[in-house]
Amino acid sequence: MTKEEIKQELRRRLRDNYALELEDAGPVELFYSLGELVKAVSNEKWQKTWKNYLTEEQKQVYYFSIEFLPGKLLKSNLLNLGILEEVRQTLADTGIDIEELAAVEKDMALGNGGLGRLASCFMDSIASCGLPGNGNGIRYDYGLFKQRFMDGYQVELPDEWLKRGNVWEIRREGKACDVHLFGNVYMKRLANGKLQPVGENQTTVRAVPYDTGMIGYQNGIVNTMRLWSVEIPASEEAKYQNLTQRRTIEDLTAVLYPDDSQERGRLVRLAQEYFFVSAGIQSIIRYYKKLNLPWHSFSEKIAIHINDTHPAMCVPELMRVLMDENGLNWEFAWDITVKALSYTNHTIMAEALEKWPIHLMKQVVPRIYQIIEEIDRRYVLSMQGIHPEDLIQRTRLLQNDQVYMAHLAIIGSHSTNGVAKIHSDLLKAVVLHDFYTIYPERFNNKTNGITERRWMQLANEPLSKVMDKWIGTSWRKNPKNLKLLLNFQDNEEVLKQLRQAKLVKKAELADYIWETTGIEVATDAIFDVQIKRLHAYKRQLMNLLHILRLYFQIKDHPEIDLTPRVFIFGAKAAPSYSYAKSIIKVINETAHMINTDSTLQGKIKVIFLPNYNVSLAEKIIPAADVSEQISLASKEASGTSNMKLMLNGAITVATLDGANVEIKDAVGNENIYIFGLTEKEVYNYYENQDYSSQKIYEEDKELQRILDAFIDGTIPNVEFEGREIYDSLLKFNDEYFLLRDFRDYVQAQERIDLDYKNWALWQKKSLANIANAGAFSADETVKAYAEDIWQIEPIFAHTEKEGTTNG
Ligand code: B1N
Repeated sequence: MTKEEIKQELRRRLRDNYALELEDAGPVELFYSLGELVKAVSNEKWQKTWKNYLTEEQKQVYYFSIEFLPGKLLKSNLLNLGILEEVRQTLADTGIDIEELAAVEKDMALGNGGLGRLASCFMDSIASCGLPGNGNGIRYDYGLFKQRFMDGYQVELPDEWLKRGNVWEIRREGKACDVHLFGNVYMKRLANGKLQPVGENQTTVRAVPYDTGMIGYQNGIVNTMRLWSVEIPASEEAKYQNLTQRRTIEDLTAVLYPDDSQERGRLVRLAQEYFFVSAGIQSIIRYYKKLNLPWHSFSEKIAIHINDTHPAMCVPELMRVLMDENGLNWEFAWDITVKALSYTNHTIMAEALEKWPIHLMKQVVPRIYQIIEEIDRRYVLSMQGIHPEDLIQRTRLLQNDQVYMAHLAIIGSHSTNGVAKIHSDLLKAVVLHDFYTIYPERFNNKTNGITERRWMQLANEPLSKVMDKWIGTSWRKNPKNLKLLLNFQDNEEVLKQLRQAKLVKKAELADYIWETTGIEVATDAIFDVQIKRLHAYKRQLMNLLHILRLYFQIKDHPEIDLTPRVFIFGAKAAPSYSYAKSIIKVINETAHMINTDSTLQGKIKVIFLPNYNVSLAEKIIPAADVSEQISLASKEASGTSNMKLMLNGAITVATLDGANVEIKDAVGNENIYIFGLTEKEVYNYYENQDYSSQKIYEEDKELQRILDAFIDGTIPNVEFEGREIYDSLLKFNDEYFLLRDFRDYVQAQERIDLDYKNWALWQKKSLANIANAGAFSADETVKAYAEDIWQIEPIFAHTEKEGTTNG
C-alpha cells in the first residue's frame, strides 16, 4: 500500500463511520479507523491462508491455552503486514503521532503472566514461520485485574477491555456449538445391544467463537486465534427467565482467574476448562469431517497441544466425541487420542499441579468423569505385571478422591515437555520420575522463546536502528543473525551508539516514571529491573533486602562511592495471596522512605510501577541495565522476561534456574552475574533437612539489622506486614533460602556496581547479550515443536513438495 492509498482509505473510513475529516479526527476515531483498515488488508490474506490449508489438507496444530496475553496489536499487525513505516509517515504528514493513537488500544490481557504471554509469542511465531496453527482459548469479558496502589497496598480494579469494542475480532455465530454441563448421565441399552450414554437435567450453554487473525511477519500468512464466549442458547431461553440463573451461566466466561502458579479448586474454573476444551474439540471434529477422510488418518491431519494441564480434559473430551457421537470403539478412539495430543508442563510448584476433587468432577462434567474413571481402570490393568504395584498406584489418575490432571495429560498424550533444560531434567529425575520410567520416549525439552519482533523491533526502535546500521536488516527476519554484532565487540563507535540508544529509552522511561509517580530519576544511574508476578519463590524480597543493605550503607557512610541505582519493580500479586501482597506493601513503604530521604543524595531510588502488563513491559525492558532473575534454583520453570531483557542489552544477575542456565551458556560467564545455590544444593537441603535461617541470622550482624528493620519501625507503616515477613524468614525457616543466598547475591551486586563504572566494559557485556539473544527466538522454539512433536510443515515447504511430485 502506498502512502496515498493509506490516506484515502483512512479518510473514507473516518467519513463513513464518524463523519469526520482526517484533520479533525481524534486519537480514538483514528485508532478504530486504522484498525479497520488493517483488518481489511489482513482479512484478504486470512481468507487465502485458510483456503490454502483446506485445499492442501495440511496437518494443523491446535494450541489449547486457558490464557493468551497478546497485549496491543495495532503496531505489531502493521509491522507484520509490512506497512508500519508507511502508516507512521502518512500520519506524521498530517501532524499525527502514531504513538498517540496506538495508546488508545486496550491491552488484551487474557492471561496472568509467562504462560499466557508464551502462548501469544507462539501464535506470532507460528504464523511468521508459515506453520498451520490455531489458538484455542477463552474470550474473558474481563482480563487480568488493573492494579492500583493505595497507601502502598495493592488494590484490584476490573479490566474493562471490551468497553469500546474490539476491532480485531470477528464473531462467528455460524460456528457456535453447544456444551453440556452438570446433570446426570446414565447408560441406555440400544436395540443393537450397544450401550449409549444419555444425559438428563443437563445445562446446555452456547459457545460462540470470536476469531482474531494472527498475522505472520511479512509472509502473507494469517492464522486464527479462536476465543470462545458463553451465551444462553435460543432453545434454552425459556428455562432461564430468572436473571440470577442467566448470570450464573454468563459468569462462565466473565473473568480470568488471577492466580498464577497457584491453583484453587473452584467450580467455575473447572467449568471454564471444560467449556473451551469441548467447544475447541467440537470445532476440530467439524473441520476434520469436511476433509472426508477415515478416522484412522486423524492424527495425520490434526495435532492438539495442551498448554499446561488446564486443557487436559481434551483427553476425555476427544474420547467422548469419537465414541459417543461418532460410534468408534474405545481402543480405536484411544489410539487416535494419544497420537493427536501432546502436553507442556510449566511448573514444578506443588500448589500449581492441578488436582480436582472427584465429587466436583462428577457434578460439573459427569460424562467426562466416567471416561476418566475408565481411563484410570484400563491404565492400571494394562500396567499390571509390567510395572511394580506401588509405581502403578503412584501414577494412576485417581488418588485421594482427586483426579490428577498431569497424570491424565501424560497418559493420554504422546509427548510431555518441559520449558527449559533444567526444568525438563527435573521433570525426568524428580517431579515426573515415575512416568519417565514408564514412558521414557514421551519426555522431551523445548526451551521457551520470545518473539523478537515485538520485543526489539517494536519496543526498541533506537536499538533496532543501530543494528540496521552495523549488521544490516537480515536480523529482522532471522533473529539468529543478531550474532553478526559480535564482529563489533571492540568497535568503540558501535559501543557508543549502543549506549546512546539505551540512554534514549532510559530517558523515555524516566519521563514515564515522573508522570506516573512524581519521582525524578537520573538516567546515568543503573536501571535495575525486576518484572514478573509477585511470588515468594521469585524472591522480590531478596532484592529488597539488598536495597536495605545499600540504604544502611549510605546512612552510615554518606560519602560512600556507590554507582547511583534506580531499582524498578513491576509485579501483580494474586488477590488471594496475602503474603505476596505484604511484600508489595513493604516495598512501597521502603520506596517511600528512600525516595524522600535527601541525605541519600539520590544515590538509590526505588520505583514500583503499578499495573505491570505487556505494554508497560515494552516501556521498561528497553531501558533496563540490569535484569534480576533471582528465583530459588529449581523453582522457575523457564522465565521469559530474562530473554526479553537480554535481547535489549540488559545484563542478568541470576541464579542457575530455568532458562538462566542456557542464557549463561549462550553469553559466557563473563557476561552474566551468576550467584547462589544450585538446584542440587537446594535438593540436598531438602534431603538432609539441615537448613537453619536462624543460624545465619545470628552470625551476620548486617543481616540482623536488615531483618530487624521490618519490625523495629525503621520501615514505616508496616506493622503487620513487616512481622509477617520477618516471621517467614526466621520463625518459619525461610522456605526459599533468601538468607542462604543473600551474601552471594550481595557480592554479585558489588561486581555490578564496579563494572558499570567502566562504561566500555559494561557496553561490551551488553553487546554480547544482544548478539546472543537470537538463540531464544520463539521462531526456533515453535519450529522444534513443529518437527519433533506436532509433525507439521510450513505451508511453503508443503506446496513446493506437492509441486515437485505433481510435476
Ligand atoms: O510459565 C512460563 C515460565 O516461563 C515460568 O517460569 C512459569 O512460572 C510459568 C497456573 C501457571 N507456570 N505455571 C503457570 C499459570 C496460571 C495458572 O493458573 C499455573 N505459569 C507458569 C512459560 O513457560
